Amino acid sequence: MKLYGYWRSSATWRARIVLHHKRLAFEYVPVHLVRDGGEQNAPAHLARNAMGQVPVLEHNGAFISQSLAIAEYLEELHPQPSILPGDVLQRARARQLAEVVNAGIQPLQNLSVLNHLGDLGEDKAQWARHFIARGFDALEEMAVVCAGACLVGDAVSVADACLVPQVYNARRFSLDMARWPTLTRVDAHLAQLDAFVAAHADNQTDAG
Ligand SMILES: N[C@@H](CCC(=O)N[C@@H](CS)C(=O)NCC(=O)O)C(=O)O
Repeated sequence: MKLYGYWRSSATWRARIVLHHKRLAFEYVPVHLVRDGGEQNAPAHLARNAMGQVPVLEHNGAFISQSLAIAEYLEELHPQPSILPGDVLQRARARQLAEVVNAGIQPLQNLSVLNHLGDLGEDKAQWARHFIARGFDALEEMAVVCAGACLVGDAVSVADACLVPQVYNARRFSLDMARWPTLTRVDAHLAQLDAFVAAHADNQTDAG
């Protein structure tokens, strides 16, 4: 199994968390998102993912993109330890919280969006802070009712895989996490877990 990604890519980070949580062996192949106009835009990578994004999982000759599709693929191939709660409502909650990040926050502050905003003369950082804060306000309110040690109960789920990289991004954009106490508490708990340490951006071969 190969994971094409970038150390600070939040979507790649999610896939790394799931791979490490399930203790699956994989080769990490860096795709530099900035160098030479972005290696994600080179023909070699576009052949893996026509969207020109990371992550991409290569398995048995197939290329799979979209971190949540990768997470569900790994879950179906290797159901234990699971990244989805056993209870059907809690399972929906885990997917709901994951999608708040995946669809409601991350796309609005993705590299290509911020670069385009910069080209238009907009304040990229202010834009990113606005949409991360807006999404985290909602995520905090949702998490208050279902969080335990993790975002949904006490077991790691796909929602946690989405939370941690997004909190890292929020801090990069100088947002004060004190505004979201549940998210901050859960993030601190997850930060100590082996899978999350191994998956952390700063611990990747291409970090720098
Ligand atoms: N929904 C996608 C998002 C993928 C995505 O936005 N990847 C970013 C890095 S986090 C990327 O490759 N950006 C490159 C670019 O914007 O040029 C997923 O979950 O995989």
